[in-house]
Amino acid sequence: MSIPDEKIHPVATGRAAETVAKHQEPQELVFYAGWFCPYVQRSWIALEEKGIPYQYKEVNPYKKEKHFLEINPKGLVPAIEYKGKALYESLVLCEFFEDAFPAHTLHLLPQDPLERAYARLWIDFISKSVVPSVQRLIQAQDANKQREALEDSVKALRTVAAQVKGPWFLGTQFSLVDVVLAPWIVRDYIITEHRGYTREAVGADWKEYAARLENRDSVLATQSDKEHYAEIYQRYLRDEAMSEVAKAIRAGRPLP
Ligand SMILES: N[C@@H](CCC(=O)N[C@@H](CS)C(=O)NCC(=O)O)C(=O)O
Repeated sequence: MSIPDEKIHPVATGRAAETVAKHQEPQELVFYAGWFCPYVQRSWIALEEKGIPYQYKEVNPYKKEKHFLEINPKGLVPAIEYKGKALYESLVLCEFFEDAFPAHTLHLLPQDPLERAYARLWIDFISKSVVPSVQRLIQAQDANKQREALEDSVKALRTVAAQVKGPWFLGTQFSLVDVVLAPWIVRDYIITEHRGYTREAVGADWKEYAARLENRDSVLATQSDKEHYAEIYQRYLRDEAMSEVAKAIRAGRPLP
């Protein structure tokens, strides 16, 4: 029997639980998060990388509670409240952290406008090509559709791989391009176990880059135990999930 979307495991586990415990004190910035969500993990990695003080609040976005809908009318995590204002959308939040906390330990976007635009170009590619094709692969039931989605995913990832300068996407600077990719890399064991994907199929350099990225401290610190992700992905793998993302993929619409 499938687990309804509202009944997901309630809290983070493993390393992510330790990070949550360190961020319970009230702060100017409140981070509304779902431990399981790859979009949340992007913004969470950015917060950790930049050392921004934040208060972590766990939300089950499938419940669409009134208070949360006042923060994000779309009812999706991640969202934040900062100085009494609400914001949402993982990529917007990542850029906001960079703009609002420029002097914090590290820049996640280059200072040069051309290089900044180049980073955004690849973030856009990841959003429009990598994430949708991987999501289609997870939800595809029919063997032909799975083959097609696997080809699209590997092709999109090879396009990204060809641009990785090493050790990070932009070279020596760890950037938002690495941040936005990381959650899909740490979850790629799902498509390896169920859909025939391998990092080697993308390339030997990709395999090394992926291993480097999944072992970065901010990525590990925002990571829950694998068995709990697997529980959530079961519904996606049977194409029974009722999330906005799952519905958009089924209807052939762009992701929310
Ligand atoms: N475009 C959004 C997507 C966020 C998103 O889809 N979050 C999921 C969890 S991974 C969610 O809140 N789902 C609730 C729902 O679908 O009802 C972003 O980048 O922040």
